[in-house]
This record gives sequence, C-alpha cells and structure tokens, in this order.
Amino acid sequence: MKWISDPALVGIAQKVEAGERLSFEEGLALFQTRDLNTLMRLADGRKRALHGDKVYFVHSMRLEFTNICYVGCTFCAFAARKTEERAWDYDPEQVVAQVGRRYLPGITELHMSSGHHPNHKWAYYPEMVQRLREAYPDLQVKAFTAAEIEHLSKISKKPTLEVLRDLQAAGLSAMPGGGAEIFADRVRKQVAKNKVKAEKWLQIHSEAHSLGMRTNATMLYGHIETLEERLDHMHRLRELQDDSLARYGGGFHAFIPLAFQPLGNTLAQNLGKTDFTTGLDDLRNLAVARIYLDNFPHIKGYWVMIGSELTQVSLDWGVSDIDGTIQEEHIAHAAGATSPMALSQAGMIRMIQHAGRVPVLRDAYYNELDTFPHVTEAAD
Ligand code: V47
Repeated sequence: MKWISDPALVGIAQKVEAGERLSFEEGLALFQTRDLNTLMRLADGRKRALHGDKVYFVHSMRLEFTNICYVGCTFCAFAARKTEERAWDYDPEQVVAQVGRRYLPGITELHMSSGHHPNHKWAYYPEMVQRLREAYPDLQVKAFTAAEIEHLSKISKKPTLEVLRDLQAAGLSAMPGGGAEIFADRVRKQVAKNKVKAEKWLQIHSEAHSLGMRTNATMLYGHIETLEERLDHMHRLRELQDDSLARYGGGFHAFIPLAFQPLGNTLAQNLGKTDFTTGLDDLRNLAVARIYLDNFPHIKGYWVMIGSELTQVSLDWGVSDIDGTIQEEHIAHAAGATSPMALSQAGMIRMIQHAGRVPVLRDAYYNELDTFPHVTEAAD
C-alpha cells in the first residue's frame, strides 16, 4: 500500500481490505483526509468485492402526483400552495393517465413521492396504488417516503405499520429513501422542522423491513450540516440495517446521497448560497458511504443531482447503481438541477460501458433482467 500518503489511513486501509468494520473516528478520518486517491481505491475495492464490474440501473419512471404540500421544508423548491398557478394535484384516474403519458415498453419501476397534501383522504392512496397495478400489472410501484407514511398515519388515524400493510396489500412494492434529510436534531430543526423526526423515519423503515418490503435511504448534504453530522446519519442507518438484516433477513437496498440544489428555496436564500456542491465533495461522500455502510448492498450515484458526467466518474468511487431513466423529474429541477429530465437506456448503458464496467439492467427488487457486454474501447 505504498500509494497511501496520509498516515491516518494506513490502519484504516488494512481494516477495509480485511473487510472489517470502521469505527466512527475512522469514518471521520475518511471524510477529513486529503488523500483522495487512497479513499477512491478503498471504496472501489469494497465495491468490486461486492459486485465485481457490475453496475446496476433500472428502466424507470418518476411521477409526483401533487406538489401541494403544507410542511415547509426550507430546502424545498418543489412544494407549492394550492392557490399557486404552478400547483398540480392528480386524482387516481389522472395518475394512471400520467403514467400512460410517460410509459415506454420495458419500464419496470414507477417511483412516486410527492407533497403532503392537506386535503386528500386516506382512501386516495391505496386506491391510487391499486388502480396503477390494475392498469400496469408489470410496473413495480416504489412509492411514499417515510415522511409521507407518517402523514398517512395521521390522516388515517392508523399506526404506521398498518398504513404500510394496507399499501402493501394494494400493491406497493418498495419504499424510496426520501425524507431522511439529515438526522441530527440541530440540522433537522433548521431544514425540516415540521417533518417526520429522525427516530420515526427509522422506525417506519424498520416496520417496512418487518413486512418484507425493501427500502432505500437518502441523505441531503451540502447545506448546513457538518461532516460529523453526515457520518452520524450514516451511522444510524448502518445500525438499523444491522438490526433489519438480523431480524428480517433484509432491509435497505441502497443509500443515495442527495446533493443540495441551491436555487428557489429559502435555505439557500438565507445562507446567500447559489453554488452547487463540488465534484470532489460528491465523490468523497459516495466513497465514505461505500466504506462505512459495509452492510448496504448498493450506493447510488444520483445523476439527476450530480450530473451524468460525475456519475460516470463515481463508478470508480464505490458506486454500484445509477438509478434509472426516470422520464421526468421535478423535485431537483425545481431547485436548479441542470441535468436532463430523463436519460435513455442506451445512454445509461454507454455511460457504464465507457467507464469499463458491465451494465446490468435491474428491476425495483434488484432482479437482474439483462447484462450488457463489457467494452474495452472507450470510443463509439
Ligand atoms: O425527499 C428536496 C430531496 C428527495 C432538494 O429511493 C432535495 O431510489 C437536494 O428521495 N436539493 C426526493 N435534494 C428524492 C429522493 C430519491 C431520489 C433518487 C432515488 C431515490 C430512491 C430517492 O429530494 C426529498 C428530499 O430529501 N430534496 N429538495 C434540494 N433542493
């Protein structure tokens, strides 16, 4: 390991290469090091030990059924009030029609998360899932963040476990990882004070795991959080994943860092911030996640928020999944994301192949549907 220039990483590198778990202090040393070459190599080693050259993606569709939301998270530029011209709100029939508008043959995953609508009744949600499953039986519905599940528990007056059970019975396949933001109280109070508390977010995911439902976890970084708070966030997820694996034999599929998009939201305005996260911060964050979250199968590079060029580079930094084709995305784009609204399957395959990796088309359950060849030439 003669390439290691930071003495603080020598012992850590030995542990990572032996497949041993890192302590909080060691995780922090990874965040603080300037020896990014070693960080990259360690993350890539872990990724290769798990998945070899494979990189996963899904042919997917995104739908936000409403942007009307009463919660008021300060980082959000997506939420609208009912009276605003840019507000939308689809009833279950319109949701099915919107899916029809975006549908392409071969799409397997429908990812939905939306605002906390002040007036929808509980029955709206299972009905929407059921109608979607009837109209598109091959679509796997990954929907409702833990924050939304808590909202549904309030309006239905049912415990969150029962809400999840009912939605699963209606056809819900999996849960996305949104609404996690940063778990630390100091930050949460400033960015999402009216939203689900950290403990409840974790409890809801644990409940979903107990029902055999797989979920994801996100972390919104690049605003007011410290590196310790990022690692604390990962630490709490690692603990829950240990517990879910031990008790239910499955838990989180993927961890997805979400780079703060700084336009059109009050958090950025109050901070006087107009700059996006830097490329190396994005890569470092992904690499630390890959190493620290040793019980997570996948770390996702989310091209919508970090761009497809950096996502391609991130395949050397521990990333094993690049989400999906998406079709239309509104949450990040409302806050200034400059990425396209969608990628084609061919574009995703090319991105992975030209990084020297093997593209694997998956579905929402991570079943492998197709594998594309390894290419040695970077040119078309
Ligand atoms: O919950 C909102 C975040 C999330 C901003 O599970 C912002 O596979 C950055 O959860 N800057 C929605 N982030 C997206 C999400 C997601 C994305 C990709 C894959 C998966 C998955 C989940 O976006 C929200 C919130 O945490 N968000 N505003 C912003 N200005």
